[in-house]
Amino acid sequence: MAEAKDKSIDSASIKMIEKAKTDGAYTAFDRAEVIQPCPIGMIGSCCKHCSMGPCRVSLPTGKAETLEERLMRVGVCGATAETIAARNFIRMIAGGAAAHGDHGRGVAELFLAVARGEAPGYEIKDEQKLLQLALDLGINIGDRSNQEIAVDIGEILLKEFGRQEGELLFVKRAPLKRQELWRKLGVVPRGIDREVVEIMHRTHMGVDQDHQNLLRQGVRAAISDGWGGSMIATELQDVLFGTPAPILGRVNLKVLERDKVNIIVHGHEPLLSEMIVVTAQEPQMIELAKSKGAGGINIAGMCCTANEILMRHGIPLAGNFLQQELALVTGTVDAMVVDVQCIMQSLPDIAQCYHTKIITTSPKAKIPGALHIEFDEYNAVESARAIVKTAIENFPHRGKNIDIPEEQSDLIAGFSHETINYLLGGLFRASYRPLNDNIINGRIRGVAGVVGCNNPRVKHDDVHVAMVKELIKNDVLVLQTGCSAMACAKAGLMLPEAAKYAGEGLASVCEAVGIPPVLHMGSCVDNSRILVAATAMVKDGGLGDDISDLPVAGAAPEWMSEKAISIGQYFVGSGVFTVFGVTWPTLGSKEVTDFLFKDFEEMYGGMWAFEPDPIRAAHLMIEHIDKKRKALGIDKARERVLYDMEMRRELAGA
Ligand code: BF8
Ligand code: SF4
Repeated sequence: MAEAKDKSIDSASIKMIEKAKTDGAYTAFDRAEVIQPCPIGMIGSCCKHCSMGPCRVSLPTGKAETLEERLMRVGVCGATAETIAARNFIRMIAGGAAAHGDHGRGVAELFLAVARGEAPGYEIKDEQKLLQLALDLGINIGDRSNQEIAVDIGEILLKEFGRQEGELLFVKRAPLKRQELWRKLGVVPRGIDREVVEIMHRTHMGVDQDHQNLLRQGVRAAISDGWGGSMIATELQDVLFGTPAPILGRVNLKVLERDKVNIIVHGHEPLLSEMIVVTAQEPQMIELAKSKGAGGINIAGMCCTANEILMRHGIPLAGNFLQQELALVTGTVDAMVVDVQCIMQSLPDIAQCYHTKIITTSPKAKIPGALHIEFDEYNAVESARAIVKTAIENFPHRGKNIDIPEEQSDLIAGFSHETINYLLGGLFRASYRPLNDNIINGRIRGVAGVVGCNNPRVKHDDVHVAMVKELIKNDVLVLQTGCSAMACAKAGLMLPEAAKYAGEGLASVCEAVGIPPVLHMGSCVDNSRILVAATAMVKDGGLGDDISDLPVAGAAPEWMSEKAISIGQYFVGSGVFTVFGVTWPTLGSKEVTDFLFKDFEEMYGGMWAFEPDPIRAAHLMIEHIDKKRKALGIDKARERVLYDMEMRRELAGA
């Protein structure tokens, strides 16, 4: 088996991978070594949509074919490699869009309950954003109470999921040119659920068998995620829990504390974790913890739940996706409380080697071997107390086999669209003007969104960090979310001092504004913030009139989830060049891959690319950024800036 040091660049993780082995606990890092990915499924050539199959269609050899070989080129029903790859691809989009959408729906339901006064313990925290949202949705404000306005917002947005006709409301937030393009191409989403259902229908045996038509529906469903499900989640979470503002945080396993009750909140929806944060501060809970011999209660986050409560409360991040099992290996996690998405089924198994209680809380996500304490949003405080109490009562059961790695990094998070707007422009003239100006004058070459998961098929965190360092070195400002953000935070890239890794132009802007060169924008549903930021750049002027004109690019270099594919697709559909690493799921069909990588550029102005090498991938992004700069006629400005620096260096040397 490969050595732990080859599996991650994060020394805390390496230590825990080694400790796990000694403890007899096996993790995704071990399993990925023995489970080789299925070579047919990996390239999207396996169809199991009916029981005449599963059919695996083989790639053409280029040589003369026997009759048998020719017949094996298609499925029993005649479905071609193109159809099968496209169907598999858009089913991934359906899975991802459904996950984000269902999260958004959950938030909308709670929001409405809070507005109606039916969910004690929650309140509307951001009145300004509430009113802004009401204006966007054309809701009458007048002298109505916040509560009344919020009921209208909740009802309108909840209906977006089941909308049957017309256009999704937030589509109107996109640049006008983009909206017109979407209408022309027939990809404006109707309802969020409808587009997902239509994918499931069209990909059923014997329905849509035209790969281009299938992929069009994929784009439509993905747009309903980015500009629908995810955007609704972000907007309403901000109103309910507060819009993030710059905040100092800490990341990595050292945030676990030896003497305190450690509760890790893991998953995605902040509804429960917000309440656990509040409950853990209650005097009676702290007293109870003390009565069990603990010094207090320590909450830490894992995966996107971590990003949510970091952004709003500065709660420390224990780690990203591939650290969920490793956190248990410290032997100090008294409870890991999970809700939905990206939760490994192995957790209860690993917990058996330690004392940790794995607590599932959502009726949608149960795990055999875990303790289920259902979270009732209408009785949130009581639910959260029951969970916190369970963790406290488990503290005395800790074993002796404890080791908390020493590694941790500081970071600054909280870069919502509103924050960037304010930091750049000031409270009274909030705008993206300084960003656009610095792009136009060439100090900032462009902007990249680097997001997404970890994947044990590649060295943990390595691809994210290498890519982001290469981008900032080349004066590309990086926006981040999800597990990618945590990887770079651990590497120290989310502090103003990280400007030392940036090119001179970007560094000078970071120093002037007081921001790091890598900005943490939140969880994966918060990728919708990047869409809003890109639109704000367009609206501020000077950089074209559509997102596809901007010198920007996107990437998910260690992706693994269907959600990542949905996100990538809505970036591409919104006009952004997007490169993925690890593996590419349509390689079984050249036509489908070419369509996504090449034809999409002509159609959407944004296209996919696949490049597992982080440096090469970063340069694909930079080339695209430079191509856009040239089209905008601002490439010369950058040459001047660089020439000036050169001259300065020469002068300094003289
Ligand atoms: O939604 S980045 S591993 S935790 S899927 Fe999951 Fe991927 Fe992490 Fe958040 Ni996003
Ligand atoms: Fe095979 Fe066609 Fe059935 Fe798919 S739908 S399993 S390709 S017969």
